[in-house]
Amino acid sequence: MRSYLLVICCLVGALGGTHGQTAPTPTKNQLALQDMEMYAFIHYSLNTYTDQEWGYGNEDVKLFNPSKLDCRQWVRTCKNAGMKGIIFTAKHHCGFCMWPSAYTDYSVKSAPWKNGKGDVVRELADACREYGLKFAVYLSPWDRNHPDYGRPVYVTYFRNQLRELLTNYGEVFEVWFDGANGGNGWYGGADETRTIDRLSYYQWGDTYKMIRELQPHCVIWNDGADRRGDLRWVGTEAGNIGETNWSMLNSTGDVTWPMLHYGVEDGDVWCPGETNTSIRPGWFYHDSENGHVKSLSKLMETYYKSVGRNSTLLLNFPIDKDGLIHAEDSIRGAVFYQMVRKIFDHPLKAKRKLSPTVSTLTFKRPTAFNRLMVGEDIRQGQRVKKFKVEALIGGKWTELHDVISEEPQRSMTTIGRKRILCFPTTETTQIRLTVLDSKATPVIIAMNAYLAPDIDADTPENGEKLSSNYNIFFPGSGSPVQSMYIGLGKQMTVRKLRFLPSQDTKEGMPLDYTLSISSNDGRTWTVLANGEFSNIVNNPIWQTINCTPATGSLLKLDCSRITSGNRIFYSDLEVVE
Ligand code: FUL
Repeated sequence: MRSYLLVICCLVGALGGTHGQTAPTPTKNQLALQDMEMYAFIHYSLNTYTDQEWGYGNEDVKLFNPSKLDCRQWVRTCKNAGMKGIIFTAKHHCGFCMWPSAYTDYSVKSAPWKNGKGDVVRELADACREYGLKFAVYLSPWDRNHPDYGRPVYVTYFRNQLRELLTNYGEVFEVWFDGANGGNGWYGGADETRTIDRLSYYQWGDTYKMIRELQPHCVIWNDGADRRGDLRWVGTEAGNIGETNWSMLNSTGDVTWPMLHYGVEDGDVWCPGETNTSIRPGWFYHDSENGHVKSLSKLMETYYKSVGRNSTLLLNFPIDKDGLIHAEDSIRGAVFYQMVRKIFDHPLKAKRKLSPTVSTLTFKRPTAFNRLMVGEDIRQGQRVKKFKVEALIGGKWTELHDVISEEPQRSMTTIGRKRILCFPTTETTQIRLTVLDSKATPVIIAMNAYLAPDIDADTPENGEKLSSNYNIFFPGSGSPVQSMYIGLGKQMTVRKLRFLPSQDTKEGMPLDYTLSISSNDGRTWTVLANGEFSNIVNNPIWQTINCTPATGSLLKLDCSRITSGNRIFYSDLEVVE
């Protein structure tokens, strides 16, 4: 027996493996999800009618009365954009339920839409079935409307709602539990701040058990839980995952930024990254973002930096005030998928030789290519740690470099289920992939070359003015309120302040604001607006503060909560007259 074991150990060793027999591999559900590659998010709630990203929980249900709501249009749009399923915000942080939950009146049943007889979740689930897309739900654990949020009894309410969603609408492929948790809110009129311990409050263990029983094919996405779900957040909402991207995490301990973004090479559970981003700057619809739908080249870049880096892509389409996906978004989505198909449905013809360490593609005559797709058999785990790609040009092997790499030291490290490399257009007779390092014998099962057309570089967003002509001054103070003075240089009638948070650091991000104006150099002040900068940390996009027009020459932005440090950081500002 002992010598038999020894032989096995030697064999594993000879194959280069440090990867014992317990190497994590995907479950059937995870594999099915990873094979979907792209699926859509749909954000729709009262926020759509209040021009907010996060509702406070006291928004009037009467606002929900779309004139043209058509879930079949949403599904057709997503399908045309190459999405294989849809995850719907059944309840966002404001607590408003898009289905007639038996456990609250803060739902479509109290809204004028269809005289309170409507159910958006039902209409969407039915439409998905009709068009052959999978259906899934986002249910926000944080509920800024519910009077009991923060108390144990709320967790029962949350589970009751989840049970409704998992039993009444057919098969659900994923449940999405947002990591934003606790904070200020309406809470049934208490109008206060409530904090919870994100690791213990929701008792996820019991909730997971219920999900597994009710929906055995469903995967769990959970950011901020005491136990691992089936998928992980990638640490940013900008639409990219690390070039080094392991599909593993540690089953215990905290999951910090590098683990989210790059995975954990020696992690003991399979937990692949899901890259979530919106086709517009915000997650919800805002008229002001109509000129800012992502360009084709930006969407292609997002595809390469998610699907092309061993991740799935969860692309958000907001619903507009009429209850439809806006034409700009639906056209852009379709054009994007046409481009994906134009490139990847047509691999260049070549003779393929796949081997664990050196795989080649050989062309009969010199052939131009600029994309290379390679893949490992992840059913056996993820193994490749480092590789290089060379092309035979004029009889000489030349190493190629990924032109969209942001971190050269991480470029050409992991492969995983699918890796797409973007090279300059290169004419060659042979392409060679060499695995330089791996956790165990690599199992390369795909290697294809493609020729993508040139796409125009990103055009600057319509009308965006990216330079500031104001005198900015930070007084610095010992108080918790951090202020920023904006000298306008002349008397102006201010209607809006637009604020672009720092694009380089999460330090000094303002979480709330009071905007005031002075016409006499700061001797007297008039408050113009106050509120919160919702979701600014994860999605640091332009923030707009609307105010009743007022005239002055100096603005003051007071922030009582900033992420860290003792100064507000920003990348740009614009005062709109
Ligand atoms: C975030 C939320 O706070 C946003 O509003 C949005 O739903 C996004 C997908 O997740 O954490």
